[in-house]
Amino acid sequence: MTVDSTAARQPRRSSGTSTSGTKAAAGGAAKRAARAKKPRSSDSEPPLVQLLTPEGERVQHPDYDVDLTPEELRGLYRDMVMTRRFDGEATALQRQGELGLWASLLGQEAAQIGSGRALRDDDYVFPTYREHAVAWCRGVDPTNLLGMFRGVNNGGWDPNSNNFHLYTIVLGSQTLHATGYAMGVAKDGADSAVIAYFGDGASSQGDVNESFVFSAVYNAPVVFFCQNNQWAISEPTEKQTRVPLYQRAQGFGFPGVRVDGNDVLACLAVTRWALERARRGEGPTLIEAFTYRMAAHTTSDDPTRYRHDEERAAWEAKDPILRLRRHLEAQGHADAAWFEELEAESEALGKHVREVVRAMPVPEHMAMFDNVYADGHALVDEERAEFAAYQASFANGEGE
Ligand SMILES: Cc1ncc(C[n+]2csc(CCOP(=O)(O)OP(=O)(O)O)c2C)c(N)n1
Ligand SMILES: [Mg+2]
Repeated sequence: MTVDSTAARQPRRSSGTSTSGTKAAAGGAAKRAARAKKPRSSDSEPPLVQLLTPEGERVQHPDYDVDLTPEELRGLYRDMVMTRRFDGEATALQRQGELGLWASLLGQEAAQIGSGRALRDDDYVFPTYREHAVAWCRGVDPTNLLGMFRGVNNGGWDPNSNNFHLYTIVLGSQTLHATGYAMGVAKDGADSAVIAYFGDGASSQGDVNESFVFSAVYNAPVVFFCQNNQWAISEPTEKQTRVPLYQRAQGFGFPGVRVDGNDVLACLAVTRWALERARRGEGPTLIEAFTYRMAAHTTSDDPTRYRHDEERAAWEAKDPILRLRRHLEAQGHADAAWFEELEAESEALGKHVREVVRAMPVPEHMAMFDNVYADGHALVDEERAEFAAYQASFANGEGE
């Protein structure tokens, strides 16, 4: 585990939009010391696409825009509130021993709802393991996301029912699946698109870089949606890249865009644009949603060991839900009663999730050996027999 201080990580950030990261890193000691005193902030970062400021002010961008009705804006807000409530409930359930593990999306609601709502039903999604709000947009029952985290199934939903693939723990591998799927879509002559979600840490994986090569040269209709939440467990993005991540796309021959990942409108606009490019046969796009993982990596992680409270506090001021609430209120698009009703609806979701999880049937112990290989395997047979003998060694013969 690397425990860099926030200040010590600052110098590389000042390399701006150019690829001069190595130059900056090779600066003199005095320069380094001066820079090290600066707090880590996004001020030195290259510009990103933003349509809604943290204060809730609607701003224009020359290349990207969305024109949404008040009802659509309220819909995006509702999505973010409901998924945050769901996520909070899942974290609580883990703390109560009802789930083995949970990977929270807290802080990343805008990136996921904005991009998720840009999709058409016939598009196909390849998520990582944190895309609970994208699942929500696809219509996957949120309680289905929890079976695997409770250890009662190996996935929890049929990927083809909602065009939302199973969660993928092996970092980056889903970008190859997405690329292959997208190449298939193109061969079928369909005009649907594919989107692959991955993190800043996963961007270092060979699989991700290979999928960039293949999708570029085969012009695959795929959007790579990288949620740069600043951390890969305890590793900061500075340990993944010397250039802003979106700039990597250029080297592979397709466009890259950095979007404010806490701005649901900007995420929607940029993802729509990238999906349309893909549909038109113009190939892949890399979207870097610049956001922040507000919670721990998973419930097994303790972020106080490697990052400072000030960093989290700075991002709290850019909260994706708060900024849309400010906008809705300022525009008179939603009144107090509407917000209260939503609060009650989200509480009801939390209660429902709790009840469903607690009632999930406990699988038969030996079932974990089923469906490993279509035609069986000698090693699995051996393991099954060994486990059966172990279970039988308990007094009641049922492992208890
Ligand atoms: C190939 C592979 N290597 C290592 C791991 C262990 N691992 C799980 S999550 C993680 C960090 C991922 O960070 P990032 O890609 O930024 O996604 P985030 O969790 O921040 O959403 C690591 C190293 C893994 N699951 N797969
Ligand atoms: Mg990350």
